Amino acid sequence: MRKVVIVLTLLVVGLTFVLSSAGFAKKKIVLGFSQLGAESEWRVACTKSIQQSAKDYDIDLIFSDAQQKQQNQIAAIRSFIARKVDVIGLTCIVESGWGPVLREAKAAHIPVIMIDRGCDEKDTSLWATKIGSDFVKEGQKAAKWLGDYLKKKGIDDGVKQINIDELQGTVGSAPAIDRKKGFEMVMNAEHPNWKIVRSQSGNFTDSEGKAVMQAFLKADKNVQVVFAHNDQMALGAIQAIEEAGLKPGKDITIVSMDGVKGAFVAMMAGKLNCTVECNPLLGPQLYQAAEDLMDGKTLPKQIDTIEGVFDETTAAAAFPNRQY
Ligand code: GYE
Repeated sequence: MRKVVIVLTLLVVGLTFVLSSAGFAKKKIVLGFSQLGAESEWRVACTKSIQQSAKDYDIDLIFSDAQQKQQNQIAAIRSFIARKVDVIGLTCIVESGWGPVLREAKAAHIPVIMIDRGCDEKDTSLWATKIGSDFVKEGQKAAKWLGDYLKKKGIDDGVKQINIDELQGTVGSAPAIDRKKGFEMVMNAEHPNWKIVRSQSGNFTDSEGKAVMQAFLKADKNVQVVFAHNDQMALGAIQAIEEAGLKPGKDITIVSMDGVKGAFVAMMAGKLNCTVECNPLLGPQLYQAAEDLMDGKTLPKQIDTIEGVFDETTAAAAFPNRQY
């Protein structure tokens, strides 16, 4: 009888252990993600990547679309905190104004992973890591490509003024600020005859990019270059240029950023000259980082994505392999 009791006790203890450890292994990470909106092909590809790879990583994703409003993002983060999620993912629509809500997340001991766009808070302990591109480098790459191209085509002799129209991204956003900065760094150091004659925000959308370009061309058609902070605005600008009776890609050299499929189609048609790649497929890196954090690992403050530059000469060969 005694033996039976001991065996039974051991069985119960063993079973409890197995069940609880199985339960523990199965506990899903709950991640609240605040996306800023759906303004471009790039953003849509980013959202898809985040939603699809949640399944691959077996993450419980609570997804919130802020529809281009910072206050919606802040409300979403507060709701994630109230729901006691394990990790918060955030793409900051603009750089400023995040201190209070990030401090609330920190007080609740919920780590924040910045995706794509970061913020300008001085206290870097408010987020665990930022995964995404170096936008300053992207701006530099665009200006470098442009310098080589204009020279090769005999458009720039290094003396005559080159007039540039700039289509900026969303005012106050990290990519708009940094892409401008990177481009101007190269321009000021290497091309004293280049001049940004007009510069305005097209808010990263094709419709606003088109409207701004229409206004620019109304003011003056003597422009050699359009520098657009994303492909979407460049695609809008191409329409405006055609409607003004000029040939995009020929009469005006156009360089933009992202590397979405629409840009490749425009390059293959000779209407866009170059796109600097910016990778939106950030889902896998986001969830890897979330798992690492839950495992108690410390992450580097910045995790870069690998990116290239494509132009008319390489677009057709690269097109079949483009994923966004
Ligand atoms: O270039 C643009 C999008 O933050 C890098 O946002 C991203 C930018 C991207 O709307 O197309």
